[in-house]
Amino acid sequence: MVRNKLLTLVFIQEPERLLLGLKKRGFGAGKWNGFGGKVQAGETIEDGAKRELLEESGLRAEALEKLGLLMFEFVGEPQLLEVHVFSVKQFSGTPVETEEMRPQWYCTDNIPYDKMWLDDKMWIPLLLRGAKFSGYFKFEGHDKILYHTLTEVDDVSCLEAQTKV
Ligand code: 6OG
Repeated sequence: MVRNKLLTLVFIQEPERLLLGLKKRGFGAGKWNGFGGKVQAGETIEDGAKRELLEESGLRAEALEKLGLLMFEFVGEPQLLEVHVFSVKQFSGTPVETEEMRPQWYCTDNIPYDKMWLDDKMWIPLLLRGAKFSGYFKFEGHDKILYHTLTEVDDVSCLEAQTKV
């Protein structure tokens, strides 16, 4: 059995705006996204989320709220991406450009969905209203979704990653 690739994705939220980063290299380069990456051996998912946020944006999360669990399948890739999505409303520091990301605040009614992953326009509206969600997206290449599910949930902490649909 192939293990899921465990990833984090953190969105810094203020009442009317959302901090996004332009990914400068690697997977999803050229797209605006939250901050995150691989969970390392020996760290919790929350610790991995905080570490990646600090490394990619210069911001320190004071509190993380788990909002979503997203699974991504890419046709031809045996490994599923298991992405744990967090919201951060209390943080310290000032966003800085790093080797990996260029941060920029966006008004919540002006999110650049056409320059983001295709799935984002489906679940970011849920994140913006504080809803919790679980989803599965099957991609063919990076620009086509063949199939998806997306459900609002009451309690994301007891969600198990979906490994099949
Ligand atoms: P590195 O491989 O650079 O981490 N990620 C996605 N984010 C969105 N919004 N949509 C997707 O749809 C994504 N697939 C992966 C998880 C990759 C980062 O990209 C996120 C990680 O934060 C396919 O370490």
